[in-house]
Amino acid sequence: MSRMQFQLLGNDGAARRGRITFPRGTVETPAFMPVGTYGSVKGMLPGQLRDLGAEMVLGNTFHLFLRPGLEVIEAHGGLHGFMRWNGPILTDSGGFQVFSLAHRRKVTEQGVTFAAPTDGSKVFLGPEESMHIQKVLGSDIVMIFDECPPVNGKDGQPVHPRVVEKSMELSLRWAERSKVAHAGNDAALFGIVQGGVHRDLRTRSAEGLKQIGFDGYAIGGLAVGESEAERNAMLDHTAPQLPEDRPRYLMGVGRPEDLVEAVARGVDMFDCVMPTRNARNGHYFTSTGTVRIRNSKYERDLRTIEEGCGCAACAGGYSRAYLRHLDRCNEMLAPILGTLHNLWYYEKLMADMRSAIGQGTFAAFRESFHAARKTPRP
Ligand code: PRF
Ligand code: ZN
Repeated sequence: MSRMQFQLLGNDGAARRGRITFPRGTVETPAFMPVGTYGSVKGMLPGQLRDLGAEMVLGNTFHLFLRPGLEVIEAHGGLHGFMRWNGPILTDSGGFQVFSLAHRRKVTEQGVTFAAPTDGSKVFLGPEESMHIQKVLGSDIVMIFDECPPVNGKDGQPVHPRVVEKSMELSLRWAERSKVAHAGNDAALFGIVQGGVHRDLRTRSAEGLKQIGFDGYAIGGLAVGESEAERNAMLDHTAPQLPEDRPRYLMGVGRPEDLVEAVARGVDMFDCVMPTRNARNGHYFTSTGTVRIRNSKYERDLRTIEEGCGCAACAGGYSRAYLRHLDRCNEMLAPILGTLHNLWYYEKLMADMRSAIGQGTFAAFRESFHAARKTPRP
């Protein structure tokens, strides 16, 4: 039995307001988890993450297993002690990362053999290995080991439905083995729905996972090359098939507008590198669109990134002109201030959605959110 509890506090249309409770803390949903791939949300101290509203962070089995390896992390009592974040942590299983990052990959029924991007050495990961690694990391939410095929192949053509079907079936068998290997760990275990852009495959994947039984259900295999319309159609189709009393997590998505649309379709949890990665590239999110700080028009702009924003960068009074200057000089404060702002923006967006759902005004919120983006760029 997992020590995670999910409470559905209310609905507004298909949008859900909930609360996940762990021995390490509480996560209000809909929730956004900053990505801390290598055991660090780049440039952020754990206390800063907490202050900007993050209640849970994501770590990666794949990266941490390759570097620094389990021994070092185990010596710190797990990932929480290693990275000094004492709130809940969700770890991805490595399934997706193996398929997006590793070369010379060979997939068998047993798992995946690949060349480590770090030193080219041969590594094997399967459901049992992934469950063991995530147990040593001490994750609060463990993800099953899955395969995530792209929507389009290397030739740019859609992957054949038969191939997507075989992959989804393999992921289901790996889900079953993940569940068996996870026994004895009191962390939560989430299944991952696959099936590409095919409704029938998504249904079979969801059915198979529900039969095995998980503490929560993720929707995987999206934001891998499909259109926005296809993605929303898959969410419309898949979310209602997932158990109402379990959290639903959309993996690796996405832009602010994607989060709003997914919450509208009943998703509770998100992670994405976009706020952190884009901050390092000088792309700052605002309610009216993106500020690209490298644009020369900001050279003498004395305004903060967004007026009224409560983040440490905006409340601290740092001007766009200053941020642009820091970025041009490769000063490390530029990505730090940018990340503080972008993560604040994402966490505030989630808080605003939670409060709108709580008040039964989510439809109006959604409309005004999209309308603000149609006004002239900042
Ligand atoms: N599976 C896993 N992790 C993921 C995905 C997936 O399908 C995605 C898809 N966008 C992101 N991260 N295990
Ligand atoms: Zn700000």
